[in-house]
This record gives sequence, structure tokens and C-alpha cells, in this order.
Amino acid sequence: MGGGSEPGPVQIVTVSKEDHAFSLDTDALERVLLAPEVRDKHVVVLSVAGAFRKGKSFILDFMLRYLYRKSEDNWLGTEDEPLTGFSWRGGSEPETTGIQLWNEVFLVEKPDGTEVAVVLMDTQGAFDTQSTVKDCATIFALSTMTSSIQNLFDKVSFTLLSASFQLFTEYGRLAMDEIFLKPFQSLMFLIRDWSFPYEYPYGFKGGSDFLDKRLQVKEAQHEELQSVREHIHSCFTSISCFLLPHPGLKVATSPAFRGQLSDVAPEFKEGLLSLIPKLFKPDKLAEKEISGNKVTCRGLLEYFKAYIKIYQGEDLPHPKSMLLATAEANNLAAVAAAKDLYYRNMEKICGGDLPYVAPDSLEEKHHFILREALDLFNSTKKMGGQDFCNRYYAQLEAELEEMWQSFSKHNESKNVFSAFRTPAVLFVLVCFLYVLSGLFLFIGLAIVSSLCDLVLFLAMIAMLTWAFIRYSGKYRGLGGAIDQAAGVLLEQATVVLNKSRAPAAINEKKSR
Ligand SMILES: Nc1nc2c(ncn2[C@@H]2O[C@H](COP(=O)(O)OP(=O)(O)OP(=O)(O)O)[C@@H](O)[C@H]2O)c(=O)[nH]1
Ligand SMILES: [Mg+2]
Repeated sequence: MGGGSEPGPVQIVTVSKEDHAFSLDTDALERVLLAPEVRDKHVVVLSVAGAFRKGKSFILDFMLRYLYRKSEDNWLGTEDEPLTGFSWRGGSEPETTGIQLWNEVFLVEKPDGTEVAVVLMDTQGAFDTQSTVKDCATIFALSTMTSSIQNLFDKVSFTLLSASFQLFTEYGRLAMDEIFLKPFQSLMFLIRDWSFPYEYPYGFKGGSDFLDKRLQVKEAQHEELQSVREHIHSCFTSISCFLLPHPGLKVATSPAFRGQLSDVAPEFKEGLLSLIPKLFKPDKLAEKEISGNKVTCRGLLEYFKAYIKIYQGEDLPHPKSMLLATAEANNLAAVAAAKDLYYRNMEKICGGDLPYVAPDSLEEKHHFILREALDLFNSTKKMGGQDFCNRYYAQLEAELEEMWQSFSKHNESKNVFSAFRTPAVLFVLVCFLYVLSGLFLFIGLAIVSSLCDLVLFLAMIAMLTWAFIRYSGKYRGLGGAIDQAAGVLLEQATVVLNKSRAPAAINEKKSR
């Protein structure tokens, strides 16, 4: 499990009361999704959406209980335990605003042994008095586009959601031109306070019969209703329905109710015991897929960023802009994954405290890992066509080059010799000048000798200054200049030395 320090809900999308603008808290989202143990895992996002004041946060808190205590027999809790988690309460005023995530991501092992990351999402209730239709549609669309299991907690109010579904289908149709898949995974209608168990019994079976009946397209229906029903089928890979009994009058009406099970109707508890474990059955957990790719937590971050952008405008977005945002996000996700692969592998070779690596060998490894990272990008399925992807390929190349430069510089700085190059050069210079000055004095050239002394004095000052700068970390520009001067001096000296040695070597060869 990852995420922040204290388990709790985090607000990731906020809706401003004044201008109804949406904003994403990227930092908060990163803290949840980029936690090291989850960021590369495929993600399952379970969201609950629907009308306000219906008990969405309430049921999510039972789901949380299950995820925390599923190994215990009595995961539903004790009789007098208050229900905590996402904030819920009675009353007629809306409680949840925008979109919230639970900051702990749950790792669940699938039957094939892979671990998936389960994220829970709570959303603002629709149709309250303060929100506009656009607010509701946006929250619904954002949660549907970023989740893999969307729970609609409501009576089946198809008509009200028709605008969103129409948008989704159009988007789905455009996306399907590129990839033949339905755009979203699982949609579940959670029907609360079901009062006709004698017609359709509680649970999934009754729910599925009821849904079949409701989703039937009949001749006599209004055209719009017909098309919504068809849309739902073309958008989601799986559609199911659960009929939940009434939780009892204390739950529905008592202001003193804190979630204690003693006040919850037994049928409702049975309903929860049958619903929740099935919802989280490892083989049933639908991982989030976009354009045929399973999305990781890291990828999901990119999708959030892209999707919030298209919902910041005045109107509901156009299907084309949704498609473009998706294409952009899946390219960015591929870039992020490739960069991470490069960074992690290079870090293993020359990162942090690891010792200095010979530059040649480091460069060889860099080329190998670079190839791997670029291949990863190329092999990821992406939308938007080749030209579009090429742009991101170029961006990736540039960013990897930058990372390489910084790795290589960091490696260089670990070389003990390069760290002491400047004082060594200055020290040799001082010794050389000292001998030279003595020599000149000896042969009577006192002026040249004093000149040598002067330069010697300057070199010593430079050495002391350098040491002070290194120690204090101040005046780093001056330190850089001294380093540079020493570098030039060393270079010149090497050139001169090489030149004087080269003729000797040639002479040697000739004499053989
Ligand atoms: N009738 C009925 N009431 C419920 C049910 N589940 C929870 N409640 C009650 O509904 C009230 C609202 O619960 P919340 O979980 O805050 O509802 P919500 O849908 O999250 O509300 P918003 O966040 O405002 O959209 C609480 O008093 C719960 O006790 C249910 O299945 N049926
Ligand atoms: Mg709520």
C-alpha cells in the first residue's frame, strides 16, 4: 500500500463555486499515483457516481473496510463501530465536492500472479441545487474516463445521463477507427432501496434481469431513449446491475446515526456481504484500459492531466478533442515510462553513491539502455498516427539526452583526480615557479626572478581562494573561473609536453 502518511481522502479535482471552473491538484494526485510501490502497476479505478445524497460515500466506506480487512472473517465490522473513510453524513445538503481519491492504493494479486493497484474514487453528487448541468456532466465524464469500474449509484436515470453517453459513444466511435475496442470497461448500476424483491430479487441476478428489461429497445420508445440504450452497450465492455435493499429507517433518517451496524437492516448487511467481495474478486477486477493498453498508475496521471484540460472550457468538449487529449496522454504516458526505465537502469550503474565508472564503459551502457527505452516507447500502442507519435519520440530523445548529460557529469564529479585537479595544477605551478625564480636569481636575472615570485604569489592566492570557495560554497562563479584557468594551463602544458616528446619518439624510431 502506498500514498500519503495518514490514510484518508484527498481532493484531486475541485469545482469553484463562483465560475464553475474545474482544477486538478496535480501534486496531490502525484503523491497517490507515483508512490514507488504502485506507480508501475496496472491500475483498477473504482468510482462511484450518481445523484447527490444517495449514500455513495457511505457504501465506499464499506468497500474500504473490505479492502483493509478482507482477511478477517468479520470484515463488515462490529455492531457499534462508527463508519469512517470518505466523509459522509445525513441531511439534505450535499457533502462530497469535486473528485476525491483514497490516498492509499491497494495491491491485489490476480489469479495469474500479477499485482494490480486498486484506487477508490468518490465523486460529487449530481443534480444538487448549486451545480450546473455542465458541472454534473463533467464530473460524470471525468470519473468515467479515468475509472475502470464505474458504479452508478442511482435509480436508472438514463435520460439525465444521455448527454454524457452520447459524447462517449461519439468518442468511442472515433477511437474505434484506430483501435477496435470499446472505450470503457465496466459499468455497474447499484440500485439502492429496492422495494420490489418479489418481482426482481435483491442481488446481481435480479439486477441483471431488471437491467435487461430496462435496456430493451422498444419500438414505442422515444428515439432519444432508444439511442441512449444503444450507446451504453457500445461504450462499456461489461454492464451489470445490483439491487440493494433498504438499509433501514435509522440509516435513512436518524441524525444520530454514525454508521454502527446495530442500526443497519440485516438485509442490507447481507447485500453488502454479497456485493462487495464480488466487486473486488481478483479475477473480476477490470484494469483500466485506454486504446487497448493497460494503464499504470503513472499513466493514469497523464490521462487526468489531459482530460481536465478539455473540460476547462465553456462547453462540454467535442468528441474530437477528447480523442486528441487521449492520444496526447497515451503518448506522454509512453514517454514517462521510457524515461523512467532509462533513469532506473542508469541509476543502478552510476547513480547516487555508487563509485566512479570509466567514461567509455558508461557510454556503452548508456547506448544500450537508451536503445531499450526508445524501443519501449516504440512498442507501446499509441493513438494519433505516426506523425503525432514522432513528435513525442523527438521529445523523448531530447529528454533522454539531457538525462545522459547529467548522469555523465555526475559520474565525472566522482573522479577523485578531477576533484583535485585545480589544486594539483596550482601546486605544481607554485613549485615550478619557485625553482625557476631561484634559478634566475642564481644567474643574476633578479627582475625576472621577482616576476616569477609575483606569479607564484598570485598562484598561491588563487589556491587559497579556491580552497575557501570549495569549503564555504560561496562565490562559485570565481571558483569556476579558477577551475577553468587551471584546466587551460593543464591543457597547454600537456600539448607542450606531447610536442617535446613526439620528436624524441620519432628520433628513437629512426635510430632503431
Ligand atoms: N435510503 C438510503 N439511505 C442511505 C443509503 N446508504 C446511505 N444512506 C444514507 O444517506 C445519507 C447520505 O449519505 P452519503 O454517503 O453522504 O451520500 P452521498 O451520495 O455521498 O452524498 P453527496 O456526497 O452529498 O453526493 C446518509 O444519511 C446515509 O445514512 C441507502 O442505501 N438508502
Ligand atoms: Mg458523498
